[in-house]
Amino acid sequence: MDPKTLLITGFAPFGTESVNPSWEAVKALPEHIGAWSLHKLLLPVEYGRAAALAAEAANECGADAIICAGLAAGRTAVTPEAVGINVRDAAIPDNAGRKCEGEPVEPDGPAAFFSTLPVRKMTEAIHDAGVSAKLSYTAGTYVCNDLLYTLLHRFSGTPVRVAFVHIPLEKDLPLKDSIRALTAAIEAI
Ligand code: PCA
Repeated sequence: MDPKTLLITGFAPFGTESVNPSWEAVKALPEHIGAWSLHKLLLPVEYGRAAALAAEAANECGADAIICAGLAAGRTAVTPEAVGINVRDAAIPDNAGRKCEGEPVEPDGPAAFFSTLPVRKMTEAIHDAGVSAKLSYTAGTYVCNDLLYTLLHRFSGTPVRVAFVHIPLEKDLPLKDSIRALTAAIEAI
């Protein structure tokens, strides 16, 4: 069977953190997992631009699926995200200095999209791999949600499937567990 192509992304550091474990974990993944051939991409923490770069990369590599990873400081479990919503609202600016207070991601877009990869199955697979996992119904309203919503909107009605996985800070979950979680999630799709 021909390998299928997965675009997998992580984010640059932002806010007060000097390292973003989402990219550290993505970077450490092998080139192939199960039936999937991985294309890795580091994204800037910028509204709009992160999603534009991810969509461009997905088209260039002919991705069948996209999994984006991001940091959720304060969470202690790995949390696949079930929903992306049409809101940008955060107390901190993005890395380009842009601060959003209750703006839409897409002015004419629907309120929300459900993830198009099997997030419940991914969550169970992470748990079965021995890593704390919980299905989440909020990806927040910062750049991670912006990325998830925009990709779901952009690839709506196409065969390209999209999901987002939030991972904890390294002080709350060792990096090797985040790597194992992403591997299990990929094996489950
Ligand atoms: N986490 C942020 C943006 C980048 C990241 O890794 C978020 O949850 O929106």
